[in-house]
Amino acid sequence: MEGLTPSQLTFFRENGYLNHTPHQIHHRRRRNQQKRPHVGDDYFLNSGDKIRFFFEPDAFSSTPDPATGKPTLLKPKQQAINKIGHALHSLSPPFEKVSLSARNAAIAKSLGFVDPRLLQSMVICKQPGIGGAVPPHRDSEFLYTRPPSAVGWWFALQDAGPGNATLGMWKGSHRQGIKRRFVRKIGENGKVVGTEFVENDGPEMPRGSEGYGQDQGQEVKDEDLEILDITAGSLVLIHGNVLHKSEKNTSPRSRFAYTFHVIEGADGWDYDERNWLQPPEGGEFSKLYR
Ligand SMILES: O=C(O)CCC(=O)C(=O)O
Repeated sequence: MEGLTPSQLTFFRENGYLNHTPHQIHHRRRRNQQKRPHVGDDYFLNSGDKIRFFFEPDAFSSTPDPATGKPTLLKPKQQAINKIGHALHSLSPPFEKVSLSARNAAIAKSLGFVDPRLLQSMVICKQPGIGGAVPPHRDSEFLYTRPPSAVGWWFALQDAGPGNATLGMWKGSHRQGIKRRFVRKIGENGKVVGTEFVENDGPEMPRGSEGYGQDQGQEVKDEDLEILDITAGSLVLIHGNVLHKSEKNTSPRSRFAYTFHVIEGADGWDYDERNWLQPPEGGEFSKLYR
C-alpha cells in the first residue's frame, strides 16, 4: 500500500499540513446530510474510550424555560449535535475500517512513525447556522507526547470551503514550538475538577524537525493563513505543531468531517498523564500497524 509521494511529503514538511485530495475515501455526496459537539466535565473527560454526543451550545435557548428551569433545545437533535467522539475508531466497525487501515498505516510510515497509535476520533458536524468556531490551536497542545508527535488525519465528509467554515491553516507555523498545554485540572482534593491551559515545560518540537528550520518566535502573519478548499472525500493531514482553526458556520450548508489523531507510541516518546484524554484503564491506544 502506497503512503505519501515525495512531493506530498515535501509539501507537508514545508507547510505543516497537506490537503491530500487524490485518495478519496468515498465519492458519494450527500447534499442533505444534516447530522449530528463539547467540553468541560466528566462526560467529556471520560469519552476517550466511548462514543458520546456533544451538543452545540447555540442549539439551546439563552434563557431557561420557566417550566423546567432548563434551556430549551431549539433544533431537532440531529441538527443540534456539535460532535460525536472520541472512540469511533475502536467501537464502531465502519469507522474502525476507515481508521485502522493499511492506507493510513502506509501514510504514517511515510511520515516516519515507528509505532503509531490512534486516538481521539470524532465526527465534527459544523451544523448550518450554529456550528461553533474552533479557536486557533495546535493539536500537540491537547495530545502531548514527550517529545511532541501528534498528527491529525481529517477527512472531509462534505465539501468544505470558505463559505461553510472550512479549516484555516497558518502555513509554516509548525516550525513554532508547543508553548502551552491543555490538561486535566486537579483540585485541592487531588481529584480532577475540569481542564485548563498550562505552560509547557517539556520539549516543544517533534524529534527530527530540525530540518524544518525552527522559527524564532510565536508570531503568525495574516498572509500565512490559508483557507482550505477541500473536496468531500479528501484527507487533510495536520502537523501537531501547526496553528489552525475553523470559524463558526453561519452558512446554510453543514460541513461534516471525520477526524482522528496519531501519536508516536514507540519507546522514547511518553504520552503525558495530564492530557485530557487518557488510555482506558489497563488498556492502550489502538495500534495502527497491525
Ligand atoms: O473541523 C474543525 O472545524 C476543526 C478540526 C481541528 O481543529 C482538529 O481536528 O484539530
